[in-house]
Amino acid sequence: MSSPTSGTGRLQKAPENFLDRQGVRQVFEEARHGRRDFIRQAFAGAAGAAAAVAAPAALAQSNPLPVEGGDPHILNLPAHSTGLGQAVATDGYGKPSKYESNVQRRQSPGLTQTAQASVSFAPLQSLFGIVTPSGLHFERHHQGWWDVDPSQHRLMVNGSDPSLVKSPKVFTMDEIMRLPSVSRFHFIECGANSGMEWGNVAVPTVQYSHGMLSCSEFTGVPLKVLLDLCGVDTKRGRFVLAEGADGSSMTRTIPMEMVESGEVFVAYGQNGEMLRPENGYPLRLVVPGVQGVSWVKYLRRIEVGDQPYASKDEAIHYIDLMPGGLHRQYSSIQECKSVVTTPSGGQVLLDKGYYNVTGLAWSGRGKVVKVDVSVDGGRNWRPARLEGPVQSKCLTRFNIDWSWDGRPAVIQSRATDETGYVQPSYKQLRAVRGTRSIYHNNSIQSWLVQESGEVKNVQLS
Ligand SMILES: Nc1nc2c(c(=O)[nH]1)N[C@H]1C(S)=C(S)[C@@H](COP(=O)(O)O)O[C@H]1N2
Ligand SMILES: [Mo]
Repeated sequence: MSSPTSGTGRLQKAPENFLDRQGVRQVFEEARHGRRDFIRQAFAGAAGAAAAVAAPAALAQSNPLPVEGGDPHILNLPAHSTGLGQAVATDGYGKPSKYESNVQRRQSPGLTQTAQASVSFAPLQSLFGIVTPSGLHFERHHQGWWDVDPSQHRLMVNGSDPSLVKSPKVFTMDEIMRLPSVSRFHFIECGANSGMEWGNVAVPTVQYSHGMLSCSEFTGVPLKVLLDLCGVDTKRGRFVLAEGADGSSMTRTIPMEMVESGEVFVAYGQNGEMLRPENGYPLRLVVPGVQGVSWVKYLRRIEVGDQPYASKDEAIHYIDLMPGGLHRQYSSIQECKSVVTTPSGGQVLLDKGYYNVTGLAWSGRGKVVKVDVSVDGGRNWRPARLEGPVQSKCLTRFNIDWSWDGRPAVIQSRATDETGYVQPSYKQLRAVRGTRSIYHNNSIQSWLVQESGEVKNVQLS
């Protein structure tokens, strides 16, 4: 562990690819035969191997030792300091540096049978601040994505019973975009985020354990404005059904209180430009604090009704299996949660000394008020610095100083929201929810920093 720069603390990035082409093919093959355990083993094996072989090379590359006679990179002028750079508008729409090409949203090998009904995970370990670059936003499609022509797209507002909506309307995108708009930062988290970890550790990195999470500035029109234009009877119409235009026929019930609060809006904007096709272009529903499935993409219809709809995506899917064998339904709020993104699984600490421990915290019930960080598996906690502005139902970035003494350490974060709710440990969560659920796992995450510096996903009993 010792080197001339001992005490500075250096980090090797997590390998983004755990399996080569052949490995991925094998995992898919095994999954087809229902062998899920194999995926876990392949992940674990590949992560270990990648760390072992990559360490020395990365050390030399990312942090060169001082060269005798001085560092050539500062002494000799490179071509870019002496020559002419590239012209403006070489690229009409700019791209990230070619040196960042490893930062990608990725599929978990073998998780799903078809790539159209699947998920890609955002690379949380590589992101700063709270905004997810639109091209790295996680994706969850039930039947593939489309690039829908906005001139052909329509949104209809009607009632389950004609008496509930005085003047049902069909809106064009132009009509919607003329209306008074709001712009707000919100997180979206799939209810199944961290779902693979309910029983035990399943995936090696934070990309796969927490990457069904993204945060954007969304722009659009409060749904309340549209309902008012249609003359909705909100005394009797206490629910709306949101429906998407893709083949999956996504439908979700939204309680009218949420719409009346002004928080729910139909969005066309994402991070200053139009929504990306993968995220529902040209129109999606934004339901702050609620699990991703209710954020219906390619939104084409809002129906006002007098009772919850119990559609397939709320009666069969997105329900929580409780220890007694009963299913819990309509548990749609994403409770307070946090995760350390550095150091996190798959990364390697190359030296003792200073590290900036950083991560994300969020709550579907409002603002995060506190994040505590432990480096000894939960015996002692210190409050982290929350980076402002702290916004409601939005990601909050936290940072805290840490000096690693080279001994094994278990790093955890625990968030508290403005309702006073404290993020639970696995022990606390399982005492209430059991181990056989898929959705709404908001447990404290543990990362074990081993003596070798390799960081591993672990669960403390
Ligand atoms: N029309 C439509 N809307 C949809 C879905 C879908 O498959 N079709 N998936 C839902 C689910 S389960 C989630 S988690 C979010 C994901 O949004 P994203 O792909 O923009 O990340 O969209 C929701 N809205
Ligand atoms: Mo989801």
